[in-house]
Amino acid sequence: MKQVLQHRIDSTFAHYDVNRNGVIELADIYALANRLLQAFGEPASSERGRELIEAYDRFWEMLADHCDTDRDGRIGPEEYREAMIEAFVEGGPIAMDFLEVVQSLLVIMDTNGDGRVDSAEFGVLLKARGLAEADCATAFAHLDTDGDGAISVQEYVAAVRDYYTNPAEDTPGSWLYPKALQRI
Ligand SMILES: [Ca+2]
Ligand SMILES: [Ca+2]
Ligand SMILES: [Ca+2]
Repeated sequence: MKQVLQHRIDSTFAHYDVNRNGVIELADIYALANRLLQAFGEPASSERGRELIEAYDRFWEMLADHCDTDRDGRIGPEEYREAMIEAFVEGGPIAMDFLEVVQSLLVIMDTNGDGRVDSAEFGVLLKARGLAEADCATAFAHLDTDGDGAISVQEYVAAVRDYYTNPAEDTPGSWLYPKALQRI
């Protein structure tokens, strides 16, 4: 069981290390932001584009705060692993800055501005992460645990914790990232 979850931590590390140089840096986080902007068809200079970049800036600050223990601006796999185990596996309260980052991401995902992130809106993020179009509806159904047709901050955060702590198949967390990524 431990092996599976360590493997998931390493998988998300690989996902965040976009330029594959073995460390997560601000450049990687901007690359992820750009990927999402492209998925939205949104220029970085638009209001939503700027909000997205700002959210990813905060995401980087949060990652650096929690993971970059030697403060060299680079997060190595061991720093990342230790921080993820501390944050999600060993329990304890979820950090406020993480909740804020998820909240701002969901606000940006809510493209029609009705205060809810529905299946089509959330699918943009999942597709940008590499989920097949055909899997997005299934993923959404697993992540929307209260079945109200929208992903809430609580549902998203619970899924992240589930991803790192629950090795069972077809749990909400197992649908956060492409299955193929989890098998690398
Ligand atoms: Ca990198
Ligand atoms: Ca919406
Ligand atoms: Ca829901």
